[in-house]
Amino acid sequence: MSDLFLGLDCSTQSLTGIIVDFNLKKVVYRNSINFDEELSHYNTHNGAIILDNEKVVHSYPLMWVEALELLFEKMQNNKRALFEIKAISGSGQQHGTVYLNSDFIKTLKRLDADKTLVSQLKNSFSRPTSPIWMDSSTTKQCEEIRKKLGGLKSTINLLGSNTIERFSGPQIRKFFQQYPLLYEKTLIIHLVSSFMASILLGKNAPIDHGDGAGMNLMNIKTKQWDERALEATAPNLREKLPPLSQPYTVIGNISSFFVKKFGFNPNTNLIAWSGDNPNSLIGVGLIKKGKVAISLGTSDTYFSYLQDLYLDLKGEGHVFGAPTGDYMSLICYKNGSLAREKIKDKFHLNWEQFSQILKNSPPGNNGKLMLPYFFPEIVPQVLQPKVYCFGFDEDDLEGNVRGIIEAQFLSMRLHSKWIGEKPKEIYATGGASANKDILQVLANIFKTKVRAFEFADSAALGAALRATKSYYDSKNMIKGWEDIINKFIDFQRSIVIVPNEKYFQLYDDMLELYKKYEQYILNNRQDPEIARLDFVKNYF
Ligand code: XUL
Repeated sequence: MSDLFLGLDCSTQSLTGIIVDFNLKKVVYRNSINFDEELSHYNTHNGAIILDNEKVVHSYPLMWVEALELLFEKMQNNKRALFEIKAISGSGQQHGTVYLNSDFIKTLKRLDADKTLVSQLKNSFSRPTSPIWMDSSTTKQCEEIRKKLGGLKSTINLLGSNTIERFSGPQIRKFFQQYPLLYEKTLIIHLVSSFMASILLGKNAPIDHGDGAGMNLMNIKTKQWDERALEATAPNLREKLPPLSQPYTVIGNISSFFVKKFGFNPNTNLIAWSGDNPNSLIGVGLIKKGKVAISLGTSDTYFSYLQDLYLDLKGEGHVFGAPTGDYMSLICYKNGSLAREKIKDKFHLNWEQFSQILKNSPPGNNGKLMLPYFFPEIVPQVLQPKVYCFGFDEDDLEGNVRGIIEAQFLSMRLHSKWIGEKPKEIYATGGASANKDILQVLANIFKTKVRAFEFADSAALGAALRATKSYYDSKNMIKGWEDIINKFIDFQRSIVIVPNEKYFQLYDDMLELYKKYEQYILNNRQDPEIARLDFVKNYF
């Protein structure tokens, strides 16, 4: 009998499941349900729907439930493997909130294995859609809550982040203000992660400290719900929230519905779920200081492990709980893979052609520079999307392809300065981390070695490894993080991209230029065109 562990990842565009075998030290199964393609009746676009205007971005929690059932149906081909799974954990896109009525728990308790989850759960929602992390429609609520908490600095000190449009608290406040009666009918508000865990558990699952910190409701020091934040957000909110828990808590066993329907072992443990970024921290093996990870997915994120609490008092960055029980820092960009895709599609390229253009164009892009706000941006905050091209026009192929990649990494280098330490090595993960030409630009801009792993599903892998660790810990068969990470994260077979020193000075200068352009556009500072022409004269 093998020791198998399942990691699930309910992300923006798909639900992925992977099984790791602790004895064989490898991933033995992977499958993924793409929402747009396989559940096309929900009519999502990249897993999301736009309501009212482009700032209001939601998704369907029922779609995630349907995806879970579909994934398990596919996994059922291997009934023995499902029975041998010892523990399950999961990962959810962060911040998204799910609003449930009094039917939810009643239904979960008496789920009938002869019927589908969707048919039984469809009346459990007090709000059929969930605002997700791409929503940026709550500026008013952010201001109101921040003001009640005493302004920017005291908010950050209390919650680990400024009040942020996509975070759960401002979203809950907006729902309460727009639909007070529906808010009143809401019995429980889950995050994507705790909602999916509840379905598997058959009762309300807790929210872990990793994902809880992305709500603007959890005190970052005590890791408890913060009374002041709850009160500033909406009435009676405390009673509508599940409890908070350590990320490594064993929260119970899988519910009998999944045992009967799919052949899971009734003793399968469930471990608290967490957000995709905390899971990815483990999925790339970041349990010590000094290295950072960059995830190039629907969102691009830059994150690192923190031994001690360290805050960004300017308010662009966040601090979340890490799966180890410590902290992690994070900055998040909305213009990640969807922005790269906009350029690829605009010029009718495939990824290979995109890479070729990147490879054949000069670092520094002949002084062509882009501010790529295809969608409202989080860092820096840009609520009205617009793409700015300096030194080239919008039909310039090379200008656009290199322009977007250089802009994304220059912005990351600029806005990650608050984390302090200059990274000694960057671990790259997420879909675009398979592209070596993109990683070369990253290495050159950060002047740092970049390591990409063969297995880019770091959130699902992190969830499986968290399940592994918590299972053995709970049985007093303690396995340290190092032991688990060294077994599953193949540093030997990872790809290492070495930065090219020849471009260090060029990118230092380009960073200054990029900063000036941000200030010009966002803060009405002086047009830096003369500095740009000097840059061109110097390098091209
Ligand atoms: C992090 C964030 C995104 C989502 C995407 O703060 O908003 O990375 O977690 O899945």
